[in-house]
Amino acid sequence: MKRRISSVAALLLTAISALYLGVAAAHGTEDHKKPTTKKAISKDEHPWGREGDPKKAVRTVEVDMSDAMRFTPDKLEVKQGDTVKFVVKNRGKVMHEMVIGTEKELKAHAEMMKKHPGMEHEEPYMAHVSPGKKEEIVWQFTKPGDFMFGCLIPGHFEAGMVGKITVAALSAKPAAKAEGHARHKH
Ligand SMILES: [Cu+2]
Repeated sequence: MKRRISSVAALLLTAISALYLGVAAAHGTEDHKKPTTKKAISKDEHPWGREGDPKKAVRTVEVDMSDAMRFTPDKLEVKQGDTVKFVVKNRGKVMHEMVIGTEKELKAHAEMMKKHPGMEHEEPYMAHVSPGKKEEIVWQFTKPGDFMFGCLIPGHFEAGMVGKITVAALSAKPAAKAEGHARHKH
């Protein structure tokens, strides 16, 4: 219980700092009309990866969301280190969202959303999409393992609006070495 509270607090804190970052970025650049598109790429490392640089995306995955409470596709395989651009479309008539995380994190988050349905926050690993619209998530899968994505609109997660992402570990040593060197900062 204590852990959940602290993770909720951490979520709130990141949401608040993201807000400040957004404001700072909006005022530091030329465009005041679209503050959300000018946010700096977050360096926060999560158990399921980190925000990706759109320029480094190795693939684009279109994800459809429907009022049947399903994602299409609902399974995805990626390689560790890959940056994926998700184009998340809402084909339904009600609000849907795609949130990427670990199964544990998403379940805790879904519970929280049930208790506080009006709560809103923005994170680079989520996209809230109005009916008929599309939004993007750019995410880098830095750790291998089984992850999940889900719609956390109250009731949707429980109705099965979830999907699976499998991240395959980098095994080839030479490739890992080359990549490590390329990313090394002097
Ligand atoms: Cu939904």
